[in-house]
Amino acid sequence: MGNGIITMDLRQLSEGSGTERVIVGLGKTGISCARYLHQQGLPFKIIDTRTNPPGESECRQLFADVPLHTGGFNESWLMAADELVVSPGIALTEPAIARAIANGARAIGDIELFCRARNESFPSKLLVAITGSNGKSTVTTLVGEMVRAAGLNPGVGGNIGTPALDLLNDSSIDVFVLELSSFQLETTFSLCATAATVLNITPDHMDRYTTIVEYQRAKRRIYHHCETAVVNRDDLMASPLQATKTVSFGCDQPESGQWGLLTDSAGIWLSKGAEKLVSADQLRIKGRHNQLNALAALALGETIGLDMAAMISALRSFTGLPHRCQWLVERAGVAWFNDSKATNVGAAIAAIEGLGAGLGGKVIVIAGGDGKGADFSDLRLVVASYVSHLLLLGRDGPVMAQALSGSAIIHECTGLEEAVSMADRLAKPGDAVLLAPACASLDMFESFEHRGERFAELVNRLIVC
Ligand code: UMA
Ligand code: ADP
Repeated sequence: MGNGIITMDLRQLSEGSGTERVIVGLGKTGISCARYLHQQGLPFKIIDTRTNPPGESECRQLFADVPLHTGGFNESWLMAADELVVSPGIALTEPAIARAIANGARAIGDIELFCRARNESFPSKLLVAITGSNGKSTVTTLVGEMVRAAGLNPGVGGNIGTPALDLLNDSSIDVFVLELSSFQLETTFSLCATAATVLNITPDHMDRYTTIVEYQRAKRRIYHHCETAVVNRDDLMASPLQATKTVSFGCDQPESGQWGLLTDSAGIWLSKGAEKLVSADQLRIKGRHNQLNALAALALGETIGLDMAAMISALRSFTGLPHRCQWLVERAGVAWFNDSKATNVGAAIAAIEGLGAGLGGKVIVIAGGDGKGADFSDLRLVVASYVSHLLLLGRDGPVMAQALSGSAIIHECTGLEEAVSMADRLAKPGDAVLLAPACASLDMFESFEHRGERFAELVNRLIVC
């Protein structure tokens, strides 16, 4: 793997039961770290600022002797720590954490623990690492499906849901396929992926980063010591800084050995060099953004040696994930789509464009929520081109209304229920109604899934009425 020096450094850092180690956060990540460190026989303490963190009862049951502090930071534990295992939901700039780091503590995350274990114990197991502002879960799932179609056992995890450390318990896994967020990458130092990609970079989490460059820097860490970087040649922001072995994907006709779209009289083809592999019409996932996702998955799969026919078969049968431009129903000539996972502006642009471009009528968009400090004016062009009515809700609905004033007819709604019944009244045959919030859901819902499920429920209720 060419990472001998790194592995040695990390072994020094990770060893020593004398190390004062504090897990910060007791959500999914924190509890997976606790289980892992406990298995390794390494001592640790746990802090969570929430009064009743989700992992508390499991923690008290499994590790009765582990010191646990909830309801705030425990400064004396933090200041005495050599190593902090920080959950992705906690920013390293959080003053109590920043003070501990300034005091000499090293801040790592669950992915770092995973990498140390993989580098040391299973360096020959392949690792595909995927990040980007949008498309991560789609590409991660698709690569997992391709691995399976090629007769191998994938371990799919990370930001997509299953904490990476939990995958280590399954010895039957042949290939790790990890979706990584910028938050996870900030605390990762020894990722030596077999194949790594930053799918794209558009602004997100601007409430956690002071500039887009800081966000970009976090994302690009995925390329550190990777064997092959799979690069989006249409997005300079997403390219690696160091010269590594690269293969590229993009919307244009690809050069030999690269991945892209080739157009002829029969339509659009996903291609490698001049070789047409599969027609875009044969994909069940729609829109230009999904063609790019498919190309990225093919490039990652080929990089780790998957069989092309198996990859194409997996691609053809992949129907996409729920809450991502998911078709719900057609009612009175109007199609309804759930894209609750469009939690940032870039994703909403892709969804509106992907849907609007092939539509006879117009798109009625339901949007709004927690904007995470985004600049909504980036939506103006696509809204002006494809959207008749914008139905806005949530904490940043008014901010969005101001930023997009004049680009479509805007209605501010009290909630999702009002937005759905208004969309039903406004839509004409040939139109589509799309939930693409461009915002996180947490101001009104438990999660993006909860928001999408509630939307589907309200839409189904219309049909019953
Ligand atoms: N929190 C506190 N105090 C604490 C610890 C956490 O208030 O002491 C809050 C955080 O601010 C956050 C929430 O609790 O609002 C959850 O944070 P967490 O770090 O405990 O999260 P986990 O339950 O461990 O879930 C994390 C990822 N969550 C985040 O990055 C916020 C999950 O991604 C991921 O699936 C899981 O690890 C397994 O790897 C979710 C996500 O929203 C889906 N990710 C962001 C995104 O996709 O945009 C990055
Ligand atoms: P992530 O895991 O990065 O949030 P998902 O695969 O879950 O990405 O897709 C979330 C949403 O982002 C989709 O519903 C769609 O609106 C948008 N999207 C998906 N792929 C892309 C892409 N390649 N470029 C831009 N937007 C995309």
